[in-house]
Amino acid sequence: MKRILSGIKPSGELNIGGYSGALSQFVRNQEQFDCFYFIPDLHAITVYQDPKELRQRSRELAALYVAAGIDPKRSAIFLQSQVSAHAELGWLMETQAHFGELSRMTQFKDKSDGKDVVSSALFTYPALMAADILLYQATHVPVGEDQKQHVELTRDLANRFNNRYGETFIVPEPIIQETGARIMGLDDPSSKMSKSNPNVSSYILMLDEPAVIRKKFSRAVTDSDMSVRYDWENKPAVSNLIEIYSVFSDMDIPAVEKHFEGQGYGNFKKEIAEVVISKLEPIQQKFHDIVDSAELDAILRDGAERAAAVANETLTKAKQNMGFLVL
Ligand code: ATP
Ligand code: LTN
Repeated sequence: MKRILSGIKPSGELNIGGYSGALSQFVRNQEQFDCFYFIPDLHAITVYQDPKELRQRSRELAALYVAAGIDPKRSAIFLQSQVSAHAELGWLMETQAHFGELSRMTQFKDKSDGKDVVSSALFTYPALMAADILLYQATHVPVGEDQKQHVELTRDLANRFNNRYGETFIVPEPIIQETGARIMGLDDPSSKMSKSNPNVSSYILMLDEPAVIRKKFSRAVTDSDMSVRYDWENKPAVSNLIEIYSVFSDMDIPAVEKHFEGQGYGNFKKEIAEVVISKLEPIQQKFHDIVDSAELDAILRDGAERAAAVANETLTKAKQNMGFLVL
């Protein structure tokens, strides 16, 4: 059976980059995989989170998972902190990860750059991420481009563990889609669309109102060439907008180019806003219906129960193979 484990941190409001690279894939993959979708709240606290906000964002993200189309009957939806096996296997995996390989992680380098103090958990974070994936014996991990390095490290750690202690974990593969795996900021096509950017016009949030979405796209940078052509090297800003259009319209890139042939950027920007709005509106509506409901608590409780059953089994096997007494 092919199985998926993936998740999105509740460290800020979700933008359309995370939807494109991760959440939309989560929904699509339910057809062919047995899926576990979690909220990595233990990962979020590698940088300080206000407790009230963490609670609220975790809820909101879970509601967005459901609103975007993850079916809780089919896929388990749960909070990482509710399944204690994550923290426990995370520690065991830290003993397998080398200081040198953790030092090479670009996410760590980016997030620690220029900071006076960073938590030690920000550094060891990839060992916990490996534990997340390996606990479920996941065969596949759908992620955006920036997480590829972490999944590769997970593969190395799984192989290392299996070689030392005997076959314990399935070695997972990343799934990175061809289009929309790295959506860039609307203000600067050389940096990833990210909620940590202080310029709010650089990203579109999943919960942005239509008027805000229209305004942000109208301000998006383009170039002086005036043709809607996909060419990352010479036209990165326009290529980024074409990718966004493609993800939200389900049209492939050549079809998008053809659709806008001979047209300037004015109409392109207007249409892209409408395509994004029409995908987000029903998601936003469903989100508001369930975010404060008891149904959402029930979904998360049920998801955690289903997840723990699988995770605890793997944890016991790993502990046994490492030489812990299992009584
Ligand atoms: P931050 O933006 O604060 O650095 P993040 O967005 O990378 O955080 P998550 O919110 O946990 O962290 O990302 C969840 C998933 O969304 C990951 O698989 C990540 O690769 C993907 N993702 C995030 N941003 C983008 C983007 N701009 N384009 C495509 N995929 C993205
Ligand atoms: N590291 C990821 C979030 C994350 C994750 C995972 C993704 C934590 N554990 C397991 C896939 C599988 C991020 O920063 N976006």
